[in-house]
Amino acid sequence: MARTGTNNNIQAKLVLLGDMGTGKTSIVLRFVKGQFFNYQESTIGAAFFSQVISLNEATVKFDIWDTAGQERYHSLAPMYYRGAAAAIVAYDITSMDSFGRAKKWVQELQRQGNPNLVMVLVGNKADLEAKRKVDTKEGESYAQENGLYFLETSAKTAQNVNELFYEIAKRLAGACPSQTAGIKLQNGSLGRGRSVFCCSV
Ligand SMILES: Nc1nc2c(ncn2[C@@H]2O[C@H](COP(=O)(O)OP(=O)(O)OP(=O)(O)O)[C@@H](O)[C@H]2O)c(=O)[nH]1
Ligand SMILES: [Mg+2]
Repeated sequence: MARTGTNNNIQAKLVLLGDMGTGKTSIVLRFVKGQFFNYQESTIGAAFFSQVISLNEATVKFDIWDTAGQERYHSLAPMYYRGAAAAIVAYDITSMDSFGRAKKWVQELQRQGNPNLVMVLVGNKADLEAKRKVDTKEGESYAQENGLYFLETSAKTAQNVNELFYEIAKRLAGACPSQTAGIKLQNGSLGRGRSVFCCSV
């Protein structure tokens, strides 16, 4: 499959899942727009964003689906994670319930998702150390047992938010052109070049 060394352009579908209020939208807004709102509105259905990251070896364009965490939207989730190359499963470090919910999402993705999915477990609101209910070690060891990458972030202070997306981009660039769903490899500039699909979407 065509792969042009240092000039690869990759387009990748990324989905965020997790309980309501864990900060999924806030993480995306921090990454895409550099913004944070103390009173972020709860997402209805899902929201779409896109952002490009340039690495030495590749340019990665993320098509980001920020899903709604409210239980009534649960049945919509497969529409957003189907065909995704990467998933961020978020919990709130101040809520053990949200950690439990994150584990459920991981299980659902493992059962129904793509075996090559790049999955990251994210403990958000790391700035609220005084209210912490989920130890870093708990998140870390669950991630390790399940082969996930793990990070604690704060959308509020921006801690580890860019790192999160860079790490995913690096993993996707390394994985392509193996059989990874949700990744599109393009020749030339993003959006203009002839599309070369390195994998099924
Ligand atoms: N202190 C702190 N608050 C945060 C952080 N991230 C998000 N919040 C707050 O938590 C609340 C919920 O954030 P959202 O980004 O809307 O959460 P969500 O996961 O998108 O929620 P749903 O759309 O309902 O699924 C908002 O009031 C945010 O301001 C963070 O890192 N630290
Ligand atoms: Mg939201």
